[in-house]
Amino acid sequence: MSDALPPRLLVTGGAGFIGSAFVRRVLRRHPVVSVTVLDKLTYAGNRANLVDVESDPRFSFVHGDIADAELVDRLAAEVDAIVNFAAESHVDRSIEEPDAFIRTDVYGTFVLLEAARRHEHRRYLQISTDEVYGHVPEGSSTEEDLLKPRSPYSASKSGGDLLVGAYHATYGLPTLLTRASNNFGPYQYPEKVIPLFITNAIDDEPLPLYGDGLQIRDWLYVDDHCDALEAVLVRGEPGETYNVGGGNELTNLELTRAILELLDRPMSLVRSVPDRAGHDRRYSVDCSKLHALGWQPIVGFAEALERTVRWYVDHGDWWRPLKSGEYLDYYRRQYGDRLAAGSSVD
Ligand code: NAD
Ligand code: TDX
Repeated sequence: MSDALPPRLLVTGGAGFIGSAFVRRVLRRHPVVSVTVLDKLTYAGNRANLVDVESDPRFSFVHGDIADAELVDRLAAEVDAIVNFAAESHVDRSIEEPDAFIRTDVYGTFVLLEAARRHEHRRYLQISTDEVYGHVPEGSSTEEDLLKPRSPYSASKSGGDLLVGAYHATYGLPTLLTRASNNFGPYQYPEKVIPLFITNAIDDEPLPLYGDGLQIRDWLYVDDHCDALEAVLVRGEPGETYNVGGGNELTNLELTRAILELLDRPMSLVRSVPDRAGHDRRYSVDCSKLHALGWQPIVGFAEALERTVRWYVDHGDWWRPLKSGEYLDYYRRQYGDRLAAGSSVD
């Protein structure tokens, strides 16, 4: 087991929400580590997320697709490890249009694994999700549980996970796989529930709560997730999978109330709208394996949510430009009829 991060990292999807937090954090904390980001800059990718590190000589950015085998091979030749965040990541978009999910989350993962194998990398870290376990009515999923994905997003992530396992078993690639719960924090694209509800509430727009709002998610602050990824990269056992959970299980209704309280906005902004198709009621992960590596979340939920709300209040310059063009088309498709059919919540 090594005791430091591999010195040259290829971070794919590093212009997205979690990937950019990881890149900012690694460059700040590890003076000898260099990072190349490969990102396709889909609607969710944003160079502005990396503005803090743009001038760092240890940082470089390549605009491209993880499914482009020639490009990936060239970049993989220059690094010691790949950390793969690149994915189509929004469940609602996967229901509307699954194609890109299969191409990036399954085929793209395959391309990266092939390159890591060819160049005999020291580590390959795949960032995955608790959604691969499917709906968990009670108890918590362990890393040995069967995968039972129920959305095109979680099915495509499961496909990627299975390839990672196969590359370790078949070729001995020193893979690591993490499955995190719902992340939140600064720089999250405002289609996911927390930034969507915060930014809508700031503008006194309705908050579209799916179904009865009693679905449960376990919220993980993005910096705590990034800490976990570092712990796994440094101390994880090759071939192993690690669940990462925040330990903050809340119903969506409870979460919505907390956001509105922080912003001093009324519950009358909430609209109960027709539910997401195949909506998983609950996810929950058992993280004892990761705790044994010495990781625990540090930032308490109330403080993390307050920080996040404050960040969006202070950074309209970041999110207002995103809520235009393609976003508005998506918003109308996703929410137009739903909001019209919605009702108020007491
Ligand atoms: P995100 O949608 O904010 O960012 C994804 C990034 O990947 C974007 O920068 C996008 O441009 C890039 N990308 C997409 N397709 C690409 C391709 N073909 N080639 C290169 N780059 C491409 O996602 P996120 O929320 O930061 O999630 C990052 C990873 O973590 C994903 O793999 C996701 O499945 C996983 N994850 C997310 C959460 C969460 O709550 N957000 C929880 C657990 C796991
Ligand atoms: O408008 C909404 N109304 C609503 O009630 C949206 C966008 C969501 N919701 C509900 C659905 C979920 O129960 O809020 C909950 C969270 O929804 P999302 O933010 O879309 O996240 P989720 O579907 O749980 O998936 C997230 O966590 C796991 C990330 O998007 C995934 O990338 C990650 O793998």
